[in-house]
Amino acid sequence: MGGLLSEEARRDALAGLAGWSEAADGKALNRTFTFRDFNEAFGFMTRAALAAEKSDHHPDWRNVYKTVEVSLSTHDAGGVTARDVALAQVMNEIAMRLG
Ligand code: HBI
Repeated sequence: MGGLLSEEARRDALAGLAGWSEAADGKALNRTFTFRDFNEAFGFMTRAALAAEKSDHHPDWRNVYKTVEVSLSTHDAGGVTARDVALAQVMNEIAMRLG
């Protein structure tokens, strides 16, 4: 898949990604998901991990009890690419289904 997204392309992508914002340096997409409890948060992570592995594109994330802080960037490219937008969308869909 292609290279780094322009500032404009990132803005357009974020307009369709509920809950996501961009890091101050524009090099990552961030969202904190909040679930009902730890079990649901970990269920989200399990499903997202399988999707990430299938597409060979992996999140940076941190779980604290019922929250999961996610930061998406394409390490090989040094910033945000279409692969991050795609994974953000998949994570939103997984969270929606659990909610
Ligand atoms: N995940 N977020 C992210 N960024 C990468 O660059 C990346 C990855 N998962 C796997 C991966 N790269 C590998 O394909 C390469 O490092 C070989």
